Amino acid sequence: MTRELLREPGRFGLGQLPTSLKPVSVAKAICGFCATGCGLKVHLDSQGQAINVTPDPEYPVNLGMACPKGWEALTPLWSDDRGTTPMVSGKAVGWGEALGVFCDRFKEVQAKHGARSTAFLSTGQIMVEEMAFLGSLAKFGMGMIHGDGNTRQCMATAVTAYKQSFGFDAPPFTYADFEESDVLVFVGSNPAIAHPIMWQRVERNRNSPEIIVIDPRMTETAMAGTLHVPIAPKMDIVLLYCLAHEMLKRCVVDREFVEKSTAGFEAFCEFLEDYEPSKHLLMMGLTMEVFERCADLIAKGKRVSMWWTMGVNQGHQATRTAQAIINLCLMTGNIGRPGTGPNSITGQCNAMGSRLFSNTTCLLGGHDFTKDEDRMKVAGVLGIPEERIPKENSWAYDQIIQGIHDGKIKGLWMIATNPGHSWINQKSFTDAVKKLEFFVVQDMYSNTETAKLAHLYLPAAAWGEKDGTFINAERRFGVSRKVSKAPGQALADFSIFRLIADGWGCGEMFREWTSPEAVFRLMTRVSRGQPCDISGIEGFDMLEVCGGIQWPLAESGPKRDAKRTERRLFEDGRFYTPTGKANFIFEEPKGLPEVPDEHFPLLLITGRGSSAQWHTETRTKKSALLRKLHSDRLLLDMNSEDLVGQGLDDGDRVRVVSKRGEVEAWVRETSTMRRGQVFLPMHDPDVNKVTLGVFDPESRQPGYKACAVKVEKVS
Ligand SMILES: Nc1nc2c(c(=O)[nH]1)N[C@H]1C(S)=C(S)[C@@H](COP(=O)(O)OP(=O)(O)OC[C@H]3O[C@@H](n4cnc5c(=O)[nH]c(N)nc54)[C@H](O)[C@@H]3O)O[C@H]1N2
Ligand SMILES: Nc1nc2c(c(=O)[nH]1)N[C@H]1C(S)=C(S)[C@@H](COP(=O)(O)OP(=O)(O)OC[C@H]3O[C@@H](n4cnc5c(=O)[nH]c(N)nc54)[C@H](O)[C@@H]3O)O[C@H]1N2
Ligand code: SF4
Ligand SMILES: [Mo]
Repeated sequence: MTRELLREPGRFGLGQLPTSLKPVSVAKAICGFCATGCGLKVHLDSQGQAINVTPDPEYPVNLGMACPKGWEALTPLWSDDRGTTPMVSGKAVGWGEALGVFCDRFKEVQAKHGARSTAFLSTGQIMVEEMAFLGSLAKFGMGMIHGDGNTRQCMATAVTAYKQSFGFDAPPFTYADFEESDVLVFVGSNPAIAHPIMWQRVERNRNSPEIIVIDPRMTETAMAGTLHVPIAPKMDIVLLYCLAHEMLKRCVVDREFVEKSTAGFEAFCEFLEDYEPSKHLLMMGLTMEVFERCADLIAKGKRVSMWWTMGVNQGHQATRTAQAIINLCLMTGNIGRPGTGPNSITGQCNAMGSRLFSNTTCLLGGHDFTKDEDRMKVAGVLGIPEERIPKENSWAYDQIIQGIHDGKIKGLWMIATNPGHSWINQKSFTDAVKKLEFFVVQDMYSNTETAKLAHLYLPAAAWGEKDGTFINAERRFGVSRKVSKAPGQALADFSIFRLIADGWGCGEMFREWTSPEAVFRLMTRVSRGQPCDISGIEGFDMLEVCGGIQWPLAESGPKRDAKRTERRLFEDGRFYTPTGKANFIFEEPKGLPEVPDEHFPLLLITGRGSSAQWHTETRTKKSALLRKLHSDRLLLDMNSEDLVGQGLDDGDRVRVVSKRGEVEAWVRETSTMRRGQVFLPMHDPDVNKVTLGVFDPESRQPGYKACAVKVEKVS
């Protein structure tokens, strides 16, 4: 009997299991899909192998709940298309040969074009310790300067916005805030689909809260909320300035907080003079009633929390939009108290780990590559020569791809991300790869769109097949344990990095990096004195006993209180800027980069389609159960007026065409879309053939959410 059969829903009750497959013990894990970071109990057989998963009722995040992906977390591990051996140009080889090829080819490229010609692209989906190892090995060991992660696609805007406004990348909230607010505002965020257990936490709120959902689409979250604000795409920034104008007019400013804890408010007030709401209604696509209702609720709320996700982060003026949310919370004093905060929700299970410990956009532990004292400190803790640490910041993801086009990057190492499907204006990525002299992909599957393009493929163990920590959206470190054996010769990313360090000849530099827990302890030391100080966390066992721990937890001082299950930032009204004050930052709104016209008359929005599908679907499509929870066709959502206007019927097969490419889909007539706008879920490999490569200038995050298309019937 295969494990897959065993786990078919309703097939066997526990009492009927053959003795060999009865669970005899339990291990704890943190779900490896989204940033909610649910605690799971993995039931093990007598060999210590996973049989099944149930949500952990004691974990403070999910309180015994899980979404379909969590329940099905084991199935993707057992699919028969896992990568089981390294491969050179599609031919299976042993690890010895693969490591030889890896080191020889990268060294060859570096010898020919310099170390700057090699780069890596990492992820938000491997463990903190693995990220730290990868970033350190590549930069300190192999001499790379450029390395970024798929978190650029996802969280770069929030990172930049927080850094500029608060002085550090510091999402202030804790999930209890979902339950303690009396007004929750979701901006470009669809947690009912994308973070289902966060949404369950909202549903537990006992204050009968008002729930405002700002989204061009009437999403599942908007339907469950109390006010839907159907903002015109990318006009949130105008709406947020108008709301700030209105707060001023209604005198709901928290003067004491503004005075004591912020800088730049006067200039902001002056700037807001132009944001008389009635002047901007047309541009925002809103009626005065909806605007006023939204303003009323925010003005009257005692504990207002504002939550944002990709509808904000992915845009051509995303950082300023995120800061417009931050400004609104600062001026109304909705920060540092229960149920408040300008709260960015992270996406991937370890996006927060990537933000702080991947050595890409910042030096390990939120340090700065460009600061002498930071490099000296990190070098001291790691026991490496300071010269090994680059003095400059890396190029961003899109700049690395441009660098390939320009012939500056010749060797690329890609770990746990699949941009052959997910990168914006996908062709710009696939064309670039063809120009590389050496391209390595390290993934749990050898058949992803990206792995198929690799010269060298390295088979990785997945979540559940290795130990390590993730940091969830509320800054909580949680431990996830090995509960299943990796297939064939697949190895934990951590072990791959270890082998490469030795093969490259820099193993000595990483002599202390013997296990994930050893690296975790190193990182606690690196973090000392930073806002994300975790020097008070002794090790994995402590994390497990405490139900995860939110940063900061310093070794000593007032924050030392490991038993506190909820930890919120800025309770003392002090921020991480040199003055201790938070900054008001603002800028004139800019129009859409690609406006629909007579040739491409519709605006395409993309995002998450269902709670059962994960990104490029390498994992979720392996589960028969998850596949049953969404349409097997790519559906294009369109409202009935556009349907008539385009001469289409519900269910028609169509081509969605932009200036860059096309994708086939089936039309679904729906009242959730406004006129002139259509929606495609991102999970189909062709959707990014259509998207427009625009980037927020501050964060360099791609603006996946808006481009002009036309729809043609396939006859
Ligand atoms: N099931 C599932 N869950 C996931 C993921 C997954 O792939 N599948 N991915 C995870 C990851 S990495 C991430 S980053 C998160 C993403 O989580 P979300 O950001 O919540 O999901 P999206 O659907 O990408 O975008 C959210 C909403 O933004 C809206 N939007 C588009 N343009 C605009 C705009 O201009 N203004 C406003 N206000 N709204 C706009 C869209 O209509 C959409 O409803 O989900 C995480 N959770
Ligand atoms: N059109 C459109 N495109 C988008 C978005 C959108 O809203 N619209 N959203 C963007 C966002 S927010 C994100 S985060 C990206 C996500 O884009 P990707 O990062 O490309 O998506 P995933 O499918 O999660 O890719 C993860 C890869 O890692 C592999 N993997 C999983 N676990 C492990 C492991 O432990 N080790 C190794 N080595 N490999 C592993 C998986 O098999 C998979 O191939 O997509 C972006 N693309
Ligand atoms: S909500 Fe996110 S973390 Fe929780 S079970 Fe679902 S995918 Fe996993
Ligand atoms: Mo993401």
